[in-house]
Amino acid sequence: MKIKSVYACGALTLGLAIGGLPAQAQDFSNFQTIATGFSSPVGVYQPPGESSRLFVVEQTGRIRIINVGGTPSAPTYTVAATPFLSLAALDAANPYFRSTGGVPLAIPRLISGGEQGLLGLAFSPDFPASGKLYINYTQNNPNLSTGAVDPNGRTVVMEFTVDPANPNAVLPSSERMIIAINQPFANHNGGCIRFGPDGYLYVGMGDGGSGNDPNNTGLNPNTLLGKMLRLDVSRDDYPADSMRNYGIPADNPFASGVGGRPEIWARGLRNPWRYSFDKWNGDLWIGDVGQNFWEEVHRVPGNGGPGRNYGWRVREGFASTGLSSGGFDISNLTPPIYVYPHAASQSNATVGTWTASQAGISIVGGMVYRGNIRPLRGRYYFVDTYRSTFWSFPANVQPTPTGWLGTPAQVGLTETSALQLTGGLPTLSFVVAFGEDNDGEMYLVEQGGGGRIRKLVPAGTQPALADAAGPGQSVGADGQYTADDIIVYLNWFFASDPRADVSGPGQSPRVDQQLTADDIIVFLNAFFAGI
Ligand SMILES: [Ca+2]
Ligand SMILES: [Ca+2]
Ligand SMILES: [Ca+2]
Repeated sequence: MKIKSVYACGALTLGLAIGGLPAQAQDFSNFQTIATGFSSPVGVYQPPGESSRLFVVEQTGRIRIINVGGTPSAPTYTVAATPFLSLAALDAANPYFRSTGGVPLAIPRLISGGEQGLLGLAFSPDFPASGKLYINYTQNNPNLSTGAVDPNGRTVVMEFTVDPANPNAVLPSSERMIIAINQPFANHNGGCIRFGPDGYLYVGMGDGGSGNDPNNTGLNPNTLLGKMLRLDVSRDDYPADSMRNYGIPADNPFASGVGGRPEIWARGLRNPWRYSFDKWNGDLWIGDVGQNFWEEVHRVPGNGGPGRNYGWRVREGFASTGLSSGGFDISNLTPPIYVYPHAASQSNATVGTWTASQAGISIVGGMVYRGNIRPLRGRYYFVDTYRSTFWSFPANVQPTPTGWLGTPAQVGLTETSALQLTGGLPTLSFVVAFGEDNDGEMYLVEQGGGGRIRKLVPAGTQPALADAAGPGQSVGADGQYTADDIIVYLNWFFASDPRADVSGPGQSPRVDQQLTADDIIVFLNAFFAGI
């Protein structure tokens, strides 16, 4: 499907001043535990157009519903007893078979554990009308020719439709294969699926696994491993092929099938475990898990087009790995926009110096916060699973000509203070994913802590809405309401600066990623009320 972009305003193209947070740090937010008890959760999602349900994906094969009740200022969270989707229940309702010596044998669909399992969920952009959703899981490979068990399985993306008689359950018989990709090893399965603002499904595929990409899949345009795929799930360009049930967007780089697989949108990725689209401008932010030295962040401009080659396995971060390209094209590699090392000793002149506490092991690609806690908006937040470091930098920083953003200090990278948390950052326990609801609010998914979902909530005193500037239209609030504030606000508005988004439709207090007359009215009302 091709969905018209919802973004009313263009992306910012001019870099704003790069810098850290205000010197006088205040507390604006806190993490609230909203639910626990999930079995190895790997994601939390909200369908388009909804505010009263969240969906938690459990790696072990279920999707469970958190019902959001109460009031907007005092919400309550209740986990529904019955799963929305259970792959084990599907096995019972709609058995899955492997052929053993020609004799069909019912077996579980799912292989789970380690980096395998039910890994991703994406609701169709037209979910309120169509009831369609997509999941990514590691499926037992039927291996019909030999009957042998394949412990590596295959990655599948499956479509389901909500039960017309029950909005809190899928229809078991609706399961429909979109794509299946055999896995040569058990690790590096990617697992994230997301609809972009273009309406296409982005499927992140790891390099197939083991270490150092032994099959050299990342650079190979003829395999779907080590890639970002981009599929049109609203049609089937392969009616004679039951294993390929999708269309190819016309602007995929190999859409014609010449030079590479037409499903490919970008290549040279190692394991893009988690990625997200910026609600404001459609930029795609990818966290690509490194091998032994560097964790990578990629920012793909919303209007930047496809075809990038991120260089794995010949590059890890900015470093040359010394591994062979195998003759595949590495003439035009796109470097990451940010990296962090596995050890402080990897600091070098290119990327700056790092402390031991800044070293990591495995990046969780995060999100650009666009929610209602205004001091935190417009920054990209990400985590290292094993180190529990929580980092952010301004999402609109502009890279140097080499593509590099700068040292941690230059880029305005902050760690635990990034959220200006009341009481500081709580102890994180194996964070594996971020979640984002329709308000742009942030969630954390932790496999520790009993399988926990946390939400970032406002805390402390929020800054005055209409105190946009100080004297002479200087940056920062000054506790005064003067013409400077109005001028600065209107400049933001007409420059399509996201800071001007202070309201939603009907002058709702919830921001909506669009700049309309409602925003100006809400700002002016706040100005004259002195708030
Ligand atoms: Ca087909
Ligand atoms: Ca002011
Ligand atoms: Ca708005």
